[in-house]
Amino acid sequence: MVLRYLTAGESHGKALTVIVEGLPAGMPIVAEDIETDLARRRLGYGRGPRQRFEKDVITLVGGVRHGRTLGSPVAIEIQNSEWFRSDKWHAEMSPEPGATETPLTQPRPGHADLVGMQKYGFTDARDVLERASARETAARVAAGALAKQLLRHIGVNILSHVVQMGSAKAQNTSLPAFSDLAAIDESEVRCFDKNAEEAMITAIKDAAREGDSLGGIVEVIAYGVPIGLGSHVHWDRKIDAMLAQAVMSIQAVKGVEIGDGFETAGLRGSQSHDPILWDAANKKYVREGHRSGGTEGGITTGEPLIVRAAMKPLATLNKPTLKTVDTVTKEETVSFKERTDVTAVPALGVVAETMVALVLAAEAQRKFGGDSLAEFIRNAASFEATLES
Ligand code: EPS
Repeated sequence: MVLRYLTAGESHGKALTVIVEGLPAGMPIVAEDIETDLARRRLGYGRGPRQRFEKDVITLVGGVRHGRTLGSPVAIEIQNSEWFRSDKWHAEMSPEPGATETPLTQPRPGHADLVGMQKYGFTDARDVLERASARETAARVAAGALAKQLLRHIGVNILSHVVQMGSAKAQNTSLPAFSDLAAIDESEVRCFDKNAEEAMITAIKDAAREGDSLGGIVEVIAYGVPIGLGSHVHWDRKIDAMLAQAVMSIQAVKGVEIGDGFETAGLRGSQSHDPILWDAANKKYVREGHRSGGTEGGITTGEPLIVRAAMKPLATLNKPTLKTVDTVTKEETVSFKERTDVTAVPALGVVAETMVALVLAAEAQRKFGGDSLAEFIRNAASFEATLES
């Protein structure tokens, strides 16, 4: 049994839903655990007005009884509070037969709008953008909170921080510890480097003033990852490949890096790898350095797992300037105006943590198995004991 999940729901519909199948029985779960991560996803300077009223209220619809998982699918519903604040979206997003009076026919370059219309035969870009919206990541984060919970029972802790906002880069090169996460979350841009924070905020303010958007880079670090997740034996079992797909699937992500992937491409072999040492006191092998990002040959090494994600500037602009074509008149125009965030890079970190957690949890289950949480923990501990010599 390996964790899998499906999300459903549109950005301005009534709710998002996620079903998580494959969690072991007996795992303590309370709604607040999930709500904490959902609240973290809304953090960050540069989000649009919607974040101030979306409260991400969740309902545990199935799979949990008396605060513990049953081993059955866990179903979570996340209300879109805008739906309940006003009836603005009720007709626009109604599942009843009918048609909108205001089809969107000026697709935004860089969004799924035009290709989605072409692929699915739609004449209204809203039929595409409602699902393509990054609002969907709220459902993923709810699933990821459960994955993180499972991983914590075998000592895995995951954090993220923003290392670049537009052209403003964090300068410190030391890895934040898991205990630094509270301080990172307190930073308005979720940046660990206090000196870079101001430049990042200025970059967001400048883009906002000009009605523009900003991208950036986040780094996810997972500590305490067991040795041996993933495999070298086949392409689709390699943990770095699975992580790349999972993180690349996040809306607006255009690049994924494991460890120092892009930097080492310009170095020599003698400078690019992490020497293996024997830690006699703890009776284990350790690596000197983190260049490999905690994976070798598609298998986790037990060193900190490091994944970076590059997000392009959001394709929706508060002041649309990108040229497009009206799909009805075929005349040149600029894309339609939608309310939007200036940047979602601070939130990207939390979503990327989620995707890393979902991959690691599934792979930990593949390796250790167990129908109950106790069995899963016992199996993980017994494998670890075999490594002590
Ligand atoms: C989004 C556009 C904005 C974001 C939204 C994602 O929504 P709206 O167009 O309704 O203002 O706020 O993100 C969320 C609502 C969220 O919870 O993350 C987009 O087009 O991707």
